[in-house]
Amino acid sequence: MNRSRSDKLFLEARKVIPGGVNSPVRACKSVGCDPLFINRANGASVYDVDDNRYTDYVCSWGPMIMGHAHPNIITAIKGVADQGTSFGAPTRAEVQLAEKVVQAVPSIEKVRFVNSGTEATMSAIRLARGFTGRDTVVKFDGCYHGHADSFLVKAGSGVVTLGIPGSPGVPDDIVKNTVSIPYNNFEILEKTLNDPKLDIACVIIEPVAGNMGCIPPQEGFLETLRELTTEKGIVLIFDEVITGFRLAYGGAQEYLNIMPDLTCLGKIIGGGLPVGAYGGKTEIMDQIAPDGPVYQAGTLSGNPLAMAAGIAALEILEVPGFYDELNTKSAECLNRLKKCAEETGIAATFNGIGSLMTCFFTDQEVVDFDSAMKADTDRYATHYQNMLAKGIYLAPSQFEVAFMSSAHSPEDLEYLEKMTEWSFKKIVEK
Ligand code: HOZ
Repeated sequence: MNRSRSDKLFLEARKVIPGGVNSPVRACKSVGCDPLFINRANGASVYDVDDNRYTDYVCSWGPMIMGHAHPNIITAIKGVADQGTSFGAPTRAEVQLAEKVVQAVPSIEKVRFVNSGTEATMSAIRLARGFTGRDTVVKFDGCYHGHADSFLVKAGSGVVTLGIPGSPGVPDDIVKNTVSIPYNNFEILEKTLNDPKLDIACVIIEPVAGNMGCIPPQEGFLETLRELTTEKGIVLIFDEVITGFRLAYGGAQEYLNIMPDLTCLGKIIGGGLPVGAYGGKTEIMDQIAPDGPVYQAGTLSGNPLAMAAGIAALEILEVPGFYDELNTKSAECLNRLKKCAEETGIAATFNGIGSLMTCFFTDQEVVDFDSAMKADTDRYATHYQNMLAKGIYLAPSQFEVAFMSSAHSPEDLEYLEKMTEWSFKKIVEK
């Protein structure tokens, strides 16, 4: 496969952009190659600048649940672009998208739009602290909630991919208010939330972890978390930046039937444009300025292009049957890939839920950060390169998820299965 234009662009990029990329995982360091520069995409396909085609299982890290360049979304963006791209003033589209979000997500009564998932989580913990008058934030090892200072403690995604323990530049004075505990560990959860010395404002969790690979919650874990937080007056925040409008129209909270107090959204609600949002109970949301004292603002928040793309995206997703079809197709694909692992004898554990999945290169069960860390990242790198050579674009990290979209065809999935089997055999025989 000729990648000369991508290689040349990467050399140029490195001179003017740190690491040549605007988000670290994209540099592909952990899979031992240089990044592809993407030129265009359509449906389930992405094309690099050398015009190689790949079936895409990154889906822009989640937003493209309906495939790339969906005509309804593109028409909606073009339609509003003619009328101006930012006003810094309220628009009708913000109200329309907010109404849709409130209708869709069971626990959200009011919602505030921001520009990214990081902004959403950062604002949500400020709100929880303002609401409770307490300081401590509890998170889970390997969960990633964007790159705000308070969250860069045992974080997942790029931080773990690059093997960085935390980040220089984050003052100890800030992270001393963050407590990180193991995901899916009932005992430590109970002990922490019952600790009288901790002044806990909120617990933030990915209801299905998606930034240390895909790790679903164990039975009863979120229920226990909900009970304990209610009992202690602690604000429970679901970070549904990945799972929102992904597992079901109402997100993981609908799919798993557990209601948080606040929810953070991003990715899909922007239809591929930069958007984040946080929302929840009126009582809490009314603490945000201008109604309340907790300050949060943004020039481009509720941007008309992003709102239009978000409304168009949600209109596609609200069609009855969308999620049944996508989740059934994904479950079938997951089963077939599991079979490939069994038949080839490779040490691989597939985790999956809805249209999210991860193949961990370990024969152990993967239920938390420590067990995820047992995966053989060198094997993942080999598998990534094998698949890329055959035109399949996977996440360039063992600790991210593969995303399925409604645009993936039965032929795409058959090809994925065939190539996975081929790659596994090649790895085993090595
Ligand atoms: N943190 C993102 C994945 N969980 C990566 C975003 C990107 O590189 O675009």
